[in-house]
Amino acid sequence: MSKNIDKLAKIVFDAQINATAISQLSETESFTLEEAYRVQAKSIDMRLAAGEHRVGMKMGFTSRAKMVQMGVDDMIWGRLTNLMLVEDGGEIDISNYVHPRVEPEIAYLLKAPLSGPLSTVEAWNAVEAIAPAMEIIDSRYENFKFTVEDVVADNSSSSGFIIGPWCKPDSDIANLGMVMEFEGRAVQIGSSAAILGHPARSLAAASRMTAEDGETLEAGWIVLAGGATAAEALYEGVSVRNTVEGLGSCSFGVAK
Ligand code: 0L1
Ligand code: MG
Repeated sequence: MSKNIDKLAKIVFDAQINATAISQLSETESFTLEEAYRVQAKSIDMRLAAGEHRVGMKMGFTSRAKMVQMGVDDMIWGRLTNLMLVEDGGEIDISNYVHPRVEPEIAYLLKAPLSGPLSTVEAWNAVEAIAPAMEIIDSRYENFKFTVEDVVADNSSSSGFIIGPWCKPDSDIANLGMVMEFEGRAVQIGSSAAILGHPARSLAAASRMTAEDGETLEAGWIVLAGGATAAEALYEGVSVRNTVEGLGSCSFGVAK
């Protein structure tokens, strides 16, 4: 299979770098979830070899509704690189994406490494700061259709993220209201409680899941906790803002 891992990783890498839609890998290859993570790791290695560097990881399928929809009973995760960071208040060019969507999130900045299964309290003790955030998900698969193995191989659809002002982690984030606006109009309203009942659980899960893959979450890394609502499709000219109760907001626009 190692030859196929390399081949599949190159397909995914090319699709990500060139923003081109591809057929589902699972239509022509049979591969396990574990192999899908190897494809993801290899494709990100190709990006690092091309000059990007790792800045963190994202958690996905952190809401029960999304897990049920996909028929899975665990979360998925992906890798964040510096080129995926969109400046708060900045602008993206939609031609750099296939069919991007955006979802409101909360981000963690780590002050200590995390590795292996942990309690939420242990995970929380490694948090330097928290911020309102958004993730741009852009499945490289045609029509946003995939199996769980496909999506994991494709870096769990992650393609961009926006981080708002960092805040001290000294308040309870269990149930914070979150409002994502397009053009100043609310398009998604939710609560941080939708992220596994408490977003700190997502950080503990991030530590467990990355350790299963031989990774440590490093001090200085960003961890995206997962979407609090459904994602919204982006389009040319739209301005987007996510406001999280008590944390402030972050925003970006799509160029016309
Ligand atoms: O929650 C997530 O970030 C899952 C992303 C993968 C599924 C999708 O592209 O909708
Ligand atoms: Mg997400």
